[in-house]
Amino acid sequence: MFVFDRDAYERRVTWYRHARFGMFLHWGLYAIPARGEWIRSVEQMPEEPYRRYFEEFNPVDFDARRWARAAKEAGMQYVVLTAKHHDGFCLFDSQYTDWKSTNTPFGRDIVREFVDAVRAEGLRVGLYYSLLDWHHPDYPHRHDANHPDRNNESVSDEGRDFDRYLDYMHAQVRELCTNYGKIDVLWFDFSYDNLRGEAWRGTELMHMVRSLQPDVIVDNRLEVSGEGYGSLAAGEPTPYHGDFVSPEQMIPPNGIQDVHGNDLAWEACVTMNGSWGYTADDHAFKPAPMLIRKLVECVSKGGNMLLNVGPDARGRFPKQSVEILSQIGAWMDENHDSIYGCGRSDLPKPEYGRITANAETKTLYFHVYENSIGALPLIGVRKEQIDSIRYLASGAEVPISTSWTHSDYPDIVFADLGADPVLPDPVDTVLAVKLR
Ligand code: H79
Repeated sequence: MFVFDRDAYERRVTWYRHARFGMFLHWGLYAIPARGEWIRSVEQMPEEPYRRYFEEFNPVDFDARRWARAAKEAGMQYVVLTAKHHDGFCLFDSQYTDWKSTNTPFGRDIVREFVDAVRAEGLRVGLYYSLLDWHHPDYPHRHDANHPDRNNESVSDEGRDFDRYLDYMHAQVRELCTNYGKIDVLWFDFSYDNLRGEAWRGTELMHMVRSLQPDVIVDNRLEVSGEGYGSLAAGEPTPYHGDFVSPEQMIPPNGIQDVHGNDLAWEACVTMNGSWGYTADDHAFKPAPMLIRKLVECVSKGGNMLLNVGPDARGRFPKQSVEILSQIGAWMDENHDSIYGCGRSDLPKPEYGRITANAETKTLYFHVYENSIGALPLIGVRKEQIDSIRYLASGAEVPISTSWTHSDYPDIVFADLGADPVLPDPVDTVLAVKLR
């Protein structure tokens, strides 16, 4: 019988909750056609024309250390790389397939270089592994809405042995958990229809994962797709419940709690433009200020943000991504204390921004997006609780307003922001309110 060990769970996710900000990397053969990682499915592209990208794959500018440095400089604390995406192509030297980077002209074990580089920067290592596999001959497709061959009458499911696929999938996860040192995050993607939980032989899989990587944390997608909170939230954890909930391209309105009201670890994965894999004509990048505020939103709701980059076919980050990362990094340089180790506060969300809280240092961080009246109501904080108020970026003292000891609001403390309607940082000016 499976017994959920809450203490072990809390211990496993401690670093992860503290880290709050990570980088997602979607990279593979699909960077060459540059129309996204779902290209085989969306364009109903058979294996044979796709194989051309395998024969051509040679990202001469790939430099894992450069990627890791970019993540570090943006203030990210962990990096998750697609070791295998839905196309089945492996960025690692698996002994169970020929469909891998070491067999392309490039000839290198990308996962190996990745884990070494990420660790060298002092960051945590995550590996994404697709449960779907459009390459494996035993992965079902005829009746699978996601499969590129779904409408191809010339290809049948006859002779396909799903259990053989599962042997393969388990063996590859074993390789990832054995050959690359300590793995901090395993990111499975994803369950749908009947393919969930025990259909993946989830209990056996997680038993193996935990025996090889006792401290690794795992997403909840052995049970769900990007939608759905899973069995841990439902209060009936299965052996494959996962350690964090993984909402995709959305930030949950109220964070994520289980049925008993306990906060769960969660992570919103978010693209910079509209695509995961490099997409040449997708120029719809979210501005860096918007992404900074999304990160703050996640933390204010007790969650993480995993921000995606899709490197191109030469192995370089898109220019726009580099620019966005450096702008986020500049903000994080000054304001990371309001992110790392922080989570939700008990205070209501203020109209002018958001609040993150560090329970250990008893500090509230008011993220201020606008200065409408020159004085900031610190609603919910009593004057006698306040030890100090400082601009986080400069350390400068923020006085308590005397002109706003307003008789209409006797219980509200107002911080004096001065008359300038433009705050020191128009993206997000952070006030650190240290409590006694
Ligand atoms: O790896 C990334 C995606 O490839 C994968 N999960 C993230 C982390 C994923 N995205 N969406 N889905 C899985 C669910 C399927 C969405 C689909 Fe579609 C809608 C498949 C076909 C229609 C999105 C839109 C992908 C192609 C078109």
